[in-house]
Amino acid sequence: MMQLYIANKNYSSWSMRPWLVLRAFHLPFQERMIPFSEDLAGGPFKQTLKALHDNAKVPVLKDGELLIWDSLAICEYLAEKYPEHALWPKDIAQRAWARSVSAEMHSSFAALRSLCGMNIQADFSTQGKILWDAHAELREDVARIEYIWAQRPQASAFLCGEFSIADAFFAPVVMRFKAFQLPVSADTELYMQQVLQHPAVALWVEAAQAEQTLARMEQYAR
Ligand SMILES: N[C@@H](CCC(=O)N[C@@H](CS)C(=O)NCC(=O)O)C(=O)O
Repeated sequence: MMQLYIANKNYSSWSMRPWLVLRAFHLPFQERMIPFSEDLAGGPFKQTLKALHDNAKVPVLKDGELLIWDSLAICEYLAEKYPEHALWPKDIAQRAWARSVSAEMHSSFAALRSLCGMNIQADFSTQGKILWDAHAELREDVARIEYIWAQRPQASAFLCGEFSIADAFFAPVVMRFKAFQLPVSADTELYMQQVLQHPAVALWVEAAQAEQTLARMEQYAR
């Protein structure tokens, strides 16, 4: 059976994406949780991951002898392995759009990523207001994401109608918007609710809420 190596559900936005795809489409896999160490470079997290693969980051998918070590590559692999499921939309134009926005998410939004790290348990609303006022580049990232989400076919739909890899890629962003209470439109709120109510997302969030926090990752809580 496939094995997905992930880190803490409260923090690991990259791990969340392929995990959601596997759960949402009921694909058979075993979860291998390797919690982050307080000492990231020298602790057991890096040692375990280095023994698995020289990239030494999560997520990693192990399928027999095959290792795939990047969240987008893992999702592409799953889409190829299970063509009977619409991991990407079936329509070629929708699929091209879904791939474009997922790749954009994968490679962009540096301000949002660096200022508003994923922390599902946290209420960083006070910090969110300060960051919002101080960082035009954060406001630009959020505006671009809101524009992308507003392209979905209906207000009550996922990005391409049904849940797909594109929604899994933006699910960690929903968590960031929520924890930092960033001021978004009513339409964005609707999409966020849609994502939060997805059974796979709800399962991830429930597990994240039960995890112990790491001092190293709680810079805004201090
Ligand atoms: N581009 C990679 C990024 C992987 C990544 O940065 N993972 C983080 C966890 S969320 C990690 O393993 N960090 C440990 C480190 O940087 O040493 C992907 O999409 O999988």
